[in-house]
Amino acid sequence: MKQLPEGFLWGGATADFQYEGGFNEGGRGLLSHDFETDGSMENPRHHTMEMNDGSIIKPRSSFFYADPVPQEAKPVFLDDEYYPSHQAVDFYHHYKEDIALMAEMGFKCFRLSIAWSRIFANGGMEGEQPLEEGLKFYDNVFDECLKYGIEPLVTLSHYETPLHLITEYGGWSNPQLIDFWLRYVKTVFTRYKGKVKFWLTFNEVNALFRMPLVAGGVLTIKDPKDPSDPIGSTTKQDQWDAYHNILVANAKTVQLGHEISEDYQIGCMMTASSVATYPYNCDPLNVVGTLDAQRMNIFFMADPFCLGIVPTYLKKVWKEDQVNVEFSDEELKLIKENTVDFLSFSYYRSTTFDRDVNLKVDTGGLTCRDNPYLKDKAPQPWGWAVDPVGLRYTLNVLYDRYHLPLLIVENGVGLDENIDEKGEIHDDFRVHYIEEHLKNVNDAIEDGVDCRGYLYWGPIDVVSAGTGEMKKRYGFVYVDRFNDGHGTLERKLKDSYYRYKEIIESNGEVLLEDE
Ligand code: BGP
Repeated sequence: MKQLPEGFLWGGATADFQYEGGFNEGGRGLLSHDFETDGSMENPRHHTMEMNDGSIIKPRSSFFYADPVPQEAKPVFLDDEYYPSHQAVDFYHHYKEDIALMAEMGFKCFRLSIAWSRIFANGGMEGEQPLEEGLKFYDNVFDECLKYGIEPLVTLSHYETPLHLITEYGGWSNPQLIDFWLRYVKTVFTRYKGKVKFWLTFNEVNALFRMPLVAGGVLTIKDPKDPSDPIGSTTKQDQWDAYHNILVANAKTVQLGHEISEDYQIGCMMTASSVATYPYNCDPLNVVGTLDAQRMNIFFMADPFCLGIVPTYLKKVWKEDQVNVEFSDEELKLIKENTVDFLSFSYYRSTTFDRDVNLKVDTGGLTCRDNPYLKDKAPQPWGWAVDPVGLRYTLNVLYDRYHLPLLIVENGVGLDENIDEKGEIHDDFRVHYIEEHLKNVNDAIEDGVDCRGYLYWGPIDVVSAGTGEMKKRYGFVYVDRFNDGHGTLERKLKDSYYRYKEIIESNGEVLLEDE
């Protein structure tokens, strides 16, 4: 009987600012997301800020758009706005219940992120003491996972940087962040030795240029030097400085992790939907444009992390961007010698590249022209293209290129769901989505790819990162919580919960029996 390989890591993945809540508990410091309101496809999320004269501005956030922000603007909370990260779906107080639900489904692995500012409120300034309450919270979470034999997989930074480091230091464009970061990383690497084995450095860090604040904590709070720049509030030099510093920080993290424990497996995390960017047609310029889109959306970052090399084509890009980026010999050696142990990635959808149409982007990845060969589309208003074969293709491309173990740490579909009159939630589309994607994971493994696991995104409903909505539900478990923050937070099982449990219990056999 066909099954996935023995020891395959089945599970799910979350991120603190979308799931955890407890934003003002245990001394936790503020994160950039804490000032980000809810939103929707039509009304993008925005930050709330105050000017020196007391007037309020509401710049749109940096997922789909980013408005330039004047230097004097300071983040401020407004009573008439809703900030989803503050309570999210309250994993902070529901972790025992949620982990029990995951265990009941048969999870072997649970990916979560540590909120950096829950450990160091200001990010890890010299002399700053770690917050014991924050450290204890994650101790409790890891113990709870281990009680059920669930392996925790920890993202050290999921789309977040402590606010203090953004407003006072300019985020990752400042090389001082490397030291603050390493203080934080050393604290958690030391504290959780023996409990956590698998670590990820930065979530979807290759989205740095598309979403500088979110993916790189890069300063947005300054005068835009180039108002015509679509991401407006940061300069190209800031972004490339962040790239430089993040490459060094990543290599130092791998080095430090291996020094602290031989058992540590340190991986990177990429948004890999851009791998499955297909030329719209066989126009050679579309083929070259596709290559360029793949390079500048994933390989420019994944190559240094996985192969230890900074790609040569970047020299031309730096010239065009009129920036100065220089790695010292010592830094290049560090990057070469400290590549990651495995590559993890998110995959949501594919797109096609047509040089006559602008590439757009959101948390699902790039979009350009619709692919006429794809049968399914996730329901509106989000409507992401559904391409399970693209996952097989992505796994093969990444494995051929890096020859590293691969781990899928995000894949899933957000749907607008309601409880019916019988109190049930029938999420047939989600069941279909995961089944098709998992069959393609199996095909890729048969192709020879070393894929170690599949972690579904948002197994318990979480807040959408892109739109800030609760309405975009990913979970196998429904949470009674709505866009404006009302709701009891009660958890309720959807149909997909039972199906994913069956799939895990049979190690994929129930899916593959007809193959
Ligand atoms: C990824 C992020 C996640 C998650 C997911 C789905 O890019 O790593 O944090 O949010 O996208 O996106 P969304 O929440 O916008 O539907």
